[in-house]
Amino acid sequence: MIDLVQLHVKAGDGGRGCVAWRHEKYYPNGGPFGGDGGNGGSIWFQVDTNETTLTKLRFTKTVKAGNGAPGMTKKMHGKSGEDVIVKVPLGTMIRNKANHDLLADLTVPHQKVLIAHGGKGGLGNMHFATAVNDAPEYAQPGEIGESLDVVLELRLLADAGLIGFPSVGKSTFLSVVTAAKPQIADYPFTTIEPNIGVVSLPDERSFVLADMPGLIEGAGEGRGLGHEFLRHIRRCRVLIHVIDMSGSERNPVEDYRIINEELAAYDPSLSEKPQIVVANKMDDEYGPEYLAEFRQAYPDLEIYEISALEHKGIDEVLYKTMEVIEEVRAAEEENAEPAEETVVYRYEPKRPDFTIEVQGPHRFKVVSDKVDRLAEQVDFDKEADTYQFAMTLQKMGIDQALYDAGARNGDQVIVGTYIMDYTE
Ligand SMILES: Nc1nc2c(ncn2[C@@H]2O[C@H](COP(=O)(O)OP(=O)(O)OP(=O)(O)O)[C@@H](O)[C@H]2O)c(=O)[nH]1
Ligand SMILES: [Mg+2]
Repeated sequence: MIDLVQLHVKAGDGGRGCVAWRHEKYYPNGGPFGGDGGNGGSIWFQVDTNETTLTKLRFTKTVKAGNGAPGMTKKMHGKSGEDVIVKVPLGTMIRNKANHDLLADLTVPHQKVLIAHGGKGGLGNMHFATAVNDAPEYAQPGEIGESLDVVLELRLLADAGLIGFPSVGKSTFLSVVTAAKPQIADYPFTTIEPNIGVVSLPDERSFVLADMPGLIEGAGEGRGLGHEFLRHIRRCRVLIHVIDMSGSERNPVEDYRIINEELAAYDPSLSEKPQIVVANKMDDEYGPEYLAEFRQAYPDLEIYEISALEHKGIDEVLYKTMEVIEEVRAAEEENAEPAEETVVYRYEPKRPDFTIEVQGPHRFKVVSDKVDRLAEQVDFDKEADTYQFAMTLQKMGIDQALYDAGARNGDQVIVGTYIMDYTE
């Protein structure tokens, strides 16, 4: 089951600003005329309720947004790079792989979050004319778009989850009460990923229902398909515990006990979730007998008798489920901190974006993707460009770091594919 996916996201770089001059008949050097570079495209993630798994993203290694185009003469802006919107299922959590920070928890239909900002376009030389310098030779390079590795984790978001041993009729129940068409068969583990459907009551209330793969003894320690989806049911508000009363394959009294033990073993909070106990397959001739035994074993339990196959007793279960969901929802609202639904999380790099490598007594290397990319954009034949680049390195604290690492006047500093002289 694909519920964990890793992606590299790279927002577009800003286009570089343009250095150009106005050429007019009587003004051979008629002033700076270079436009700004376009902004790089950003990367967004958005909930698409038609998606229920992350399977589609399984082979996507990298998501890239468009780069901004360079600025042009006549003060024309470069075109902005296109944004990319990655569609994900409801219940997707996005983490920064580097530090496991939660960047977004997508719990609202159509919710959209910005995960990597595109770089801003560089300003053209038209911005740099000053009283003392009316012929600025430089324009800004574009900003580098943010990039990071993210881990997507899907936690199914259903109001109610159908749980129980394999083949007790969970998928049958889902197929009867929603439009979902899960696979149904008389062998165990027919369901290997949760199916999801919407239950609409005649009074227009509705809730989201998911069936789960069957649980078996030891699921809490990872037996069967247990671990894979026990994580999902953590987010269900209510559990519908389905028990096979035909007794043909198993003993209902034992089943009920074992499943509850497995829930508790995996996560004690699962035991605290409200459970609606459903005795299924009551159409079977042994049904009443096993049910009597079951009632005796658990005298205080409220039990709903149904036959999913014959569509009997279903409505009572649905109304009860709805009622409990509403209670849980109300309690959640009471406890919830006022949540902003459209929170935009922003990735903030926390570590410095470079390191200094000492390669010899008078030789140092600046190791930095960001600087390498900046250097690619610099035209070192132009003094103004070079100056601008040097200023950027200084602003990033690289000069100081080189000094701290022992660099002195005249030492060699490797930056990208260039070798520069260090000046204090
Ligand atoms: N007699 C009878 N059989 C039923 C009833 N509900 C389901 N079944 C049968 O039980 C078998 C298993 O049904 P499923 O709905 O696939 O069971 P499940 O709990 O989803 O099983 P897994 O996905 O393997 O965990 C199928 O052959 C169904 O036709 C019922 O109310 N009465
Ligand atoms: Mg099933």
